[in-house]
Amino acid sequence: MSEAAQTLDGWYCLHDFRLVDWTTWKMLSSDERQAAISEYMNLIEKWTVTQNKKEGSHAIYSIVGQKADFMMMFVRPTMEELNEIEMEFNKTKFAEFTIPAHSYVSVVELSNYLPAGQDPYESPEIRARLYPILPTAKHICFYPMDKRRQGNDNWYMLPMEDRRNMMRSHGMIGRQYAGKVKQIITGSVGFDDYEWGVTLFADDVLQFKKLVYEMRFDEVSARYGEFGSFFVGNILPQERIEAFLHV
Ligand code: 76R
Repeated sequence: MSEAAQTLDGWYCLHDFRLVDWTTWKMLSSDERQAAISEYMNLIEKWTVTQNKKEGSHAIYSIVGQKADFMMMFVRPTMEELNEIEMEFNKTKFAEFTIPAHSYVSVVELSNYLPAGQDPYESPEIRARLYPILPTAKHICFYPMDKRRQGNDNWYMLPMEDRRNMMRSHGMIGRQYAGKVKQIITGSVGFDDYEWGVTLFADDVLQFKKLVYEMRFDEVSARYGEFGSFFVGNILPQERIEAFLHV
């Protein structure tokens, strides 16, 4: 029997993608729109207070292409909090003018393919990765992925040592992008349709393409990677939300 990788699990994570129903949004009076925007901004302020207390984090990005208009990413200590956030947003006026486009539920994950030392949950570096304050990079890229389980290419049948060697090679490629791309791997086995969510942050959007392309040639992605839909977007800082929603 194959040995399962042990995981370190951090904050729970929700990626919430929405379209805006611009047609009905435009039908509101500007006073009604302004009230809806203020209510939404108050909610964002509440999330910022949580983030300042280091009890979670959030990121808001506009999405390029027709899959969604914007995304909100949340990390929180419990699944219940993610649920509360989603319900609270859904009950706002602004949410009436959004259409759910996609969502992803997962938990921040580190695996033991690379040695972590003793009681990793006590290590400050590891804690910073398990309970991350999300970067404010200019761009985000999100996609879900699986490791293949097909014929001779079954990741889950491989001995631990083979998987560890391949993950080492994967990590080496990743490390060349240190300072250019920050990745957050979230595990979603049992939570959502794929096994992992990959969330990348960068100030230079082209680095996503370069990194993902380079990894395609690496065995762990070339032979075992299976991918879902890709989303790419630009940061929407609090002070630009109003302009984003201006019609
Ligand atoms: O956590 C670590 O930094 C240690 C090394 C490492 C692990 C264990 C690592 C490094 N990753 C790990 C695990 Mn990764 N990663 C992806 C993708 O598009 C593709 O082909 C794959 C999507 C990218 C772009 C990426 C980037 N990684 C994982 C896992 C879990 C696998 C498992 O448990 O079986 C997945 C699904 C995954 C996918 N990875 C890095 C990066 C980058 C940039 C690094 C270097 C991080 C750094 O050292 O700064």
